Amino acid sequence: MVEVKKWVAEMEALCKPEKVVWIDGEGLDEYRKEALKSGELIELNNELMPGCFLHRSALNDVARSEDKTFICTTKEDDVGPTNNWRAPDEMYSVLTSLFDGVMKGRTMYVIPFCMGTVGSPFSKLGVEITDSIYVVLNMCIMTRVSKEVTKALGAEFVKCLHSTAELDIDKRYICHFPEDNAIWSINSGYGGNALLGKKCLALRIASYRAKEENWLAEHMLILGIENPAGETRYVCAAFPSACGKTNLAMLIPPEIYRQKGYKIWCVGDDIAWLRIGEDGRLWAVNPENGYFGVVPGTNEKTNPNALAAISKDTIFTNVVYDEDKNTVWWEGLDNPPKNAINWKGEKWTNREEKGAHPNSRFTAPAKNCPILSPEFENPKGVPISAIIFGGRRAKTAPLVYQARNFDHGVFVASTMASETTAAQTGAVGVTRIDSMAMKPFCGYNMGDYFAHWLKMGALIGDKAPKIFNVNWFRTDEQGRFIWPGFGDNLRVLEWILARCDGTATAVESPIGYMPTPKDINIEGLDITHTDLENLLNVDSELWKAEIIAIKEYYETFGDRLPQKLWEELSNLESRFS
Ligand code: OXD
Ligand code: MN
Repeated sequence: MVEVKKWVAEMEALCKPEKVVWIDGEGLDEYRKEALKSGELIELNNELMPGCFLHRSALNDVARSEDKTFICTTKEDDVGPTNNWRAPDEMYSVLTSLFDGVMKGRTMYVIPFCMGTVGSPFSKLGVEITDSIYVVLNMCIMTRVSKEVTKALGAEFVKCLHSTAELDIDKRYICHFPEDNAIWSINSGYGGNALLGKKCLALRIASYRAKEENWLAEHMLILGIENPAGETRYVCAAFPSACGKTNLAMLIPPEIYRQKGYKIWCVGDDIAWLRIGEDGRLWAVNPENGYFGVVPGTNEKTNPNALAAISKDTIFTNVVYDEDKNTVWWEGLDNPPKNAINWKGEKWTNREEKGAHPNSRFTAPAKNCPILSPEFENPKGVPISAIIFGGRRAKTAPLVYQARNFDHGVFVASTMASETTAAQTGAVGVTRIDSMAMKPFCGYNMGDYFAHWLKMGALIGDKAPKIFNVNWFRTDEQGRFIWPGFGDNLRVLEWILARCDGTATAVESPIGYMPTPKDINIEGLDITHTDLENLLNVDSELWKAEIIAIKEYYETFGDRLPQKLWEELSNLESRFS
């Protein structure tokens, strides 16, 4: 605690707030009231949505700002071509002048928090300093904040400094100093830029540490699948932002599976920390304590569990406000409200325009999820049978395939591509390679990151999870999705688990092992075997173009790219010739 107090005093001297308030997760009503007074929050209908609030962000502050995110290490080469780099001294000097006096007349909130269960040797402690009540309230949902956490604080903690400042986009910086265990973020209040326990600590700083300590910090959901015999097996899945991780993590089995007795348990929807357990298998924990999910599209059909989770004690950001009911609404729900205010805070009259921002979010406590896994708090986590990677691809990637072995799986994951979404600023729908869905989140050179994955595979040996790739987003000639997705994705998971058990058949293809149409259970689905054939089709012309794009991407890593991955690429090329 001495170290924490010393650091907080230094930051107080720099930011010059009017007062300093320590947060321990209790008495939050006082801060909510202040936020209601300032207009930062709107209290929603307490009967229909108890404990729920609406927040509207600044118009320029609605997504992660990847171009304003920096990794600051002594050597530029250590961050690699997928990150923005600045020398630590140079960046500290820019930031110090921006933070100088930034909290004059404001309150400085100090939030000790824990990523992972308190007391677990795998958890990480942090302290976030912020001048935003919205950040305080979100952090108290997304992370563990309690008296116990404050008591546990010692010399080792991640120093997280945040200010919304003037929300000036030209002076926005989200900076990571992995050599100092520090994160400084200014001029944004958006989740991924401002809730520093999430992307900044649990992925960028944690991935850096994980490389040194032989574990993995990944952009993955964790899901338990209980079969009719009552056995639960766990999988992790990495998809880029806004590609359906929350929906998969909370899926409801199709009717025929429910009748048989299948159940799903949600351990996490966004981040997994994976370690080799005493038994030699890979074990995963979710370091978060809540969900920061995309709202539009969430409904009774796509994700009833998320809908239940956000029915109380939730903060909504940038959705539509229903003036008559004092509730919220978003695209994907029925019955748009008659009298409404859009996410920008204007009367929603032009109904051709979306009312909720496409990246509008909910922040809800994990315990609200009706299918939260009983293992959620287990400090050891859950053993992982399969790791699934996937993206949003209209063509090219088939519904599912299995990597030939772990190293080939690392190759598959390093080359996965996806169409960009509204979760980051910039154009939507542009295909980019997003290795392991970690391109925006890996805190060091991704060439070294691939080598680290290969090393982890070697360390785990034959107890390593099997690796798969999925694509729920393939479209037909009319641009319609062919695969129904959502709950029906369990049909694909069933094949994946059967492959892990060695009980499902597969055929070899140039890209890996694939099911034949008869291997995927489509009973009760409005889909034909011809549709499945299309979904599983591997178009060699598209793949040849893919190989060229992969080559160009790999070249950007120079000699940091492991030779093994060049070999895998050349093997793939020869399988197509
Ligand atoms: C998120 C993201 O908020 O990936 O989880 O952007
Ligand atoms: Mn995410």
